Amino acid sequence: MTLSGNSQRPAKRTSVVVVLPTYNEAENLPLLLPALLALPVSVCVVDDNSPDGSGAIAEAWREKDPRVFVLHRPAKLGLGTAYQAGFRWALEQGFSGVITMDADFSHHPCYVPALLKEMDNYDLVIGSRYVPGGEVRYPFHRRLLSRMANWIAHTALRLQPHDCTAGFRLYRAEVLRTVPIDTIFSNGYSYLLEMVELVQRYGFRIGEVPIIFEDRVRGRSKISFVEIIKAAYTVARLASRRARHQAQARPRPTQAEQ
Ligand SMILES: Nc1nc2c(ncn2[C@@H]2O[C@H](COP(=O)(O)OP(=O)(O)OP(=O)(O)O)[C@@H](O)[C@H]2O)c(=O)[nH]1
Ligand SMILES: [Mg+2]
Repeated sequence: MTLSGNSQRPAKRTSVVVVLPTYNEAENLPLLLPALLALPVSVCVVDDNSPDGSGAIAEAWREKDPRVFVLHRPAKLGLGTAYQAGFRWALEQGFSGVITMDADFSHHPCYVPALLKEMDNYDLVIGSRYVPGGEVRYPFHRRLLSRMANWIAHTALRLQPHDCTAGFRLYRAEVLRTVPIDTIFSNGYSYLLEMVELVQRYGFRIGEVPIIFEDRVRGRSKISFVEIIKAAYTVARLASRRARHQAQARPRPTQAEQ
């Protein structure tokens, strides 16, 4: 992985950085970057050698704006490891908060101020489709899938947030320093579920702000059937780990009780 952007610069321009994973987002980046840079945040694009030249577009922005950074990875390595690389980098740079969002305007930058506003109240703030005021503008089958994933997260994993699969989030740096992010096994969309499970297990405060989630207008979706199967597997694996922890925590019967 190569890094562009921080060698000759002061490490910290703002206290919060947006980690923006990109794979073939050349149509969106030229619109999204200026929208984000109008806000009090830095941006770290994590590009996986996108064939459409997204990495070069990010580079051009980096050259003209000191709040833009770019991590270049050699090939498509998945959304989860892109977050992971961005988190590690942001912690090294001393940012106090990290926002993650998709680069296709499904997560609109207009909600970033609402996330920032809650940073003093919560350790993880989720841009949520499923709290009052939130909404999903997705085709029916995708809405159903997302609702099912959240239903399973609530019933099998006992996760508390209304929207456990949203990728629009603000993490306080302390969360990323404390929870063992390097142990997260899943990649892609399953990563988001596993992260919520860890943050909740470590007792951090989780808050949600409503967002309206729009389907992508430009560029192509990368979610595949394989990702959906992997997410189902992650839920099963986390549920079995939860059951094991609960069994271990249960007090053993005394001899008198036996
Ligand atoms: N660096 C990197 N970014 C990725 C990878 N896969 C997806 N992304 C980015 O992650 C974000 C979410 O991907 P999308 O294709 O929009 O997936 P999605 O939002 O679930 O699917 P749609 O709703 O159909 O758009 C986008 O910014 C993608 O460019 C990857 O392997 N590496
Ligand atoms: Mg998307």
